[in-house]
Amino acid sequence: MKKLLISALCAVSLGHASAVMAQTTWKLATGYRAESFQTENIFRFAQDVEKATAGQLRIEVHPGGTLAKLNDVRQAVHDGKAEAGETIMSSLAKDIPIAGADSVPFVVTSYSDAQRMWELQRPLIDKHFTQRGLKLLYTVPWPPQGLFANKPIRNSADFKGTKMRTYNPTTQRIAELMEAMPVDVAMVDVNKALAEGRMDNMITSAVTGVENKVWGPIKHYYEINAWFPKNVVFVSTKAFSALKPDQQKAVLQAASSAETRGWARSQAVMLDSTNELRAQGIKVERASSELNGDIKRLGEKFSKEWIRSVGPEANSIFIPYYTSAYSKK
Ligand code: PCA
Repeated sequence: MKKLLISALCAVSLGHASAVMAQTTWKLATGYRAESFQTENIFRFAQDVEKATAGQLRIEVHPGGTLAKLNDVRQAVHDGKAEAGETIMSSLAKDIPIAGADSVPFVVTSYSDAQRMWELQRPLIDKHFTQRGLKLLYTVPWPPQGLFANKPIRNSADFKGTKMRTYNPTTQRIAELMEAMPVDVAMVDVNKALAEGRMDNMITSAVTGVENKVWGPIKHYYEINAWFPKNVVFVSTKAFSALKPDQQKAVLQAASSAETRGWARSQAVMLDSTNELRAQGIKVERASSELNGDIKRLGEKFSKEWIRSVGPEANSIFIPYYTSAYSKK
């Protein structure tokens, strides 16, 4: 009886060991909160992958910068601290300049334009990621970027000397062009920075304002639709290549669904959060024609600088982007 019991126990533990051996776990690091619509989409992606691979590939999501801070996510994947990660694509622009194409102001002003831009940008991002040992999985845009301010902003002169929150190279340059003081604040710290008086205004999405409960210090939200920055989810080529072909296929399929779902969710979230800002007493309005004119001029200046600094790859996106827009009209 004792012998029987021992052999039964061995069988159970052996069975368990072989299941463990066959199972792969990826850590996925993101700097955004678990409740963010972007992170919720990642959780769903992870579930889809686990289901499609019958539990053979598990993706463990580490939100809120717990495994790596937003700006360190890419390095963490490079160093093998995480197999996969999510970051805002334009934060990679120092190393991959074309990654900043979706943050050039006033080029993309609708979701369908954002989609067209992504179709042109994707092959270049794919190429640069591959060269760096990364595999692109999917992107999801943030809702359009508007202007939050603690005081009315009538023209660009009203920015002079104010503390403007920045989150990527574009927002930093815009603050400089506005003669504001750029203050780098991570999204998860916006509420605290406002309470401590470290920032007066920022360009970001309505949902980011809602997530950070900016009402109180912030009184105005101008819907300037400045750009649609995208988050990008990626994995190290090493981790991806180690999967069996059918598992690779399952990951890519789940990534494609996550992209479609995320783009739709972004639009829905845009409407809900603008309503929530209103309900919380923030004045949601259009920019005055004077402010519009001023920021459009700054936007043009920024675009020229950007195209000059990026070179031919910038033209390979912008020329077809504008040509297809005109041919549609
Ligand atoms: N929210 C993020 C990036 C863009 C956005 O809408 C942020 O403010 O950091």
